[in-house]
Amino acid sequence: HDKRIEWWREAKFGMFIHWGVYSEAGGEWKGKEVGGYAEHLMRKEQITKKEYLELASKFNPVNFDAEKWVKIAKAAGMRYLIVTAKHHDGFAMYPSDYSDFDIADKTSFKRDPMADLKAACEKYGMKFGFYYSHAFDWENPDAPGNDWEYNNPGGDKNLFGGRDWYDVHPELLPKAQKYVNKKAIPQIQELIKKYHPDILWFDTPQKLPLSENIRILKAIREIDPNVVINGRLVRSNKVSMGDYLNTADRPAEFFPVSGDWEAIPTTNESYGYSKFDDSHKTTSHFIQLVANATSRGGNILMNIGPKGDGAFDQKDQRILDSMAIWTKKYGQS
Ligand code: JFZ
Repeated sequence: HDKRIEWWREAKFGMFIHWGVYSEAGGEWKGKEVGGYAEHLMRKEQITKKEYLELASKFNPVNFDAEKWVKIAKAAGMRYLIVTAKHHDGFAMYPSDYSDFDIADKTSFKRDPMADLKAACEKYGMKFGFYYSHAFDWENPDAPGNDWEYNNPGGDKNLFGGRDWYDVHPELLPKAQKYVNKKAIPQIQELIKKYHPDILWFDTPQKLPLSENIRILKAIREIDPNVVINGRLVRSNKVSMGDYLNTADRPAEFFPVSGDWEAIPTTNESYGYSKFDDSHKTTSHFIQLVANATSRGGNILMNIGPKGDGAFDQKDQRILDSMAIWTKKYGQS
């Protein structure tokens, strides 16, 4: 474990990227603003798979340039990059053999952006990894989360117990297991085999029972003993089985924290791109976070939300540009 996480401890500062079909909508649906997390568009607007596919067909990131992304991250002092291979919408941002709800089959973009990013990270000496939503999958008829199109557990309506639904409705467990067997585990193993990521980043473990999360952990370790796993794959009653346990979402939760930890502040109030969200923090805010975290043994994984066309949001870009000026003078290289 210590060996595995060594690079991560030294990295200190990384770039978190939420980018998917939802980025194309940018927090707007049918002419109206959708507040909060823009990457939750599908759930917030209870969008059916069919309608979501219409949005996917418009996703064509002609301005996507992996080397540009990685160079910007590097100049800002970042040493690892984590990008959404699949968020809660269930859409694979790479060509997947286990689902056709993916970039290759459902968009007109003919390239594999994850392959480009992996290659660029290798070229510039940046560690690379994926966010994969293992529990929530709003497209899959068997997975937890979607209770507007399917009668699935783990959704907002709470018909089947939102959080910890499996304790209340164990009869629904076989459905979730089917999703884990047929989609989550195959896709996670596919990502490992295809891209050899340095780190895998999971989220919302409370949407699956402990036993399923442990099964996923074992499936990862069976084929890759070295990939770093964050603390949100398996977590119950504050017991976590990842390589580092603590993740803080908001600055107020950052300190004091002991052990290996990471905070994931986003530049504004959304992780995915929102054209309405102008609440971007200042560069000095992030410089202070990095300095504070570094002095207390933690990492900052700063999130940005690129636009649907593949370019960075100007407001993120401005922060990153000034981070680069500071890094050149005082920071790590
Ligand atoms: C989750 C996702 O739902 C969200 O879209 C984004 O990917 C973010 C990084 O992770 O949101 C969370 C998860 C956990 C907490 C808050 C937001 N938490 O523990 O406070």
